[in-house]
Amino acid sequence: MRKSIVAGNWKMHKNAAQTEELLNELIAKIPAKTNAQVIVAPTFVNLQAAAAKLKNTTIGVSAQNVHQAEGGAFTGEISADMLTSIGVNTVILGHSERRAIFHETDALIANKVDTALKHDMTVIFCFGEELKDRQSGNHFNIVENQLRDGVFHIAKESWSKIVLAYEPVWAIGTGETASPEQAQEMHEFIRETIRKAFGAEIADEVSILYGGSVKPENAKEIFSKPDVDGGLIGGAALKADDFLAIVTAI
Ligand code: G2H
Repeated sequence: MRKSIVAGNWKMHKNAAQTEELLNELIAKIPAKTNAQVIVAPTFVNLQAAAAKLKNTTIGVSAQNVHQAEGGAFTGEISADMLTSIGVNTVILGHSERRAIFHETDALIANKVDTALKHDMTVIFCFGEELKDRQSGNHFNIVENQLRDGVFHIAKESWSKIVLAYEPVWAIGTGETASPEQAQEMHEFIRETIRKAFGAEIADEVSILYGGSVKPENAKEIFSKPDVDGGLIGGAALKADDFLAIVTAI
């Protein structure tokens, strides 16, 4: 049975005190047992404190990015070794904001995926089409290409370390959400694409999250779809009550 996951991508929000406050609230309010594995991804500067605070809880911690190199003269960057050395073993890669604003290409993201896997990290691999692709009916092609270029080169054994996050760019932070039917249609396509390339076992086991303006009001319906295994949550992950309402919608 594949895992259900709800991950909060905090993006560039919350200073140290606010991070501590939100984590305290999540720890205090999270039910003892949840159907989904819960992960939060605070900013780099707050990761070490977050990892320490969450150590003996059911909440996991993720980075929002990692550099592809092992180390060296890369001013401002963070390595996989640095992350794992503070107990952070999950990383979000390929987010559309990294692709669009920071010009991360499919090749670079594939490189980062390799580095993360080499360090035994779990990768939450994000991808999704832009509005123009959907309007032109090219969305399935775009998604298939992003998958092929980003993760299809990895070994079969590495798939247990991959979580997929389909995030249509037109639904990110816009308040616009893909309908549950649109999400299911694409998730089914993604699983089928993986089945063709890697076989039924991997396709059935990989968790495919939906991301893009998931809120307490729409989470239940989206999560009820058979190929939607949870969500990657941005804005609604910044308030404990909203995030936990989404967590418990699974
Ligand atoms: C998509 C999502 C989290 P939001 O980026 O990755 O953000 O829920 O704010 O659309």
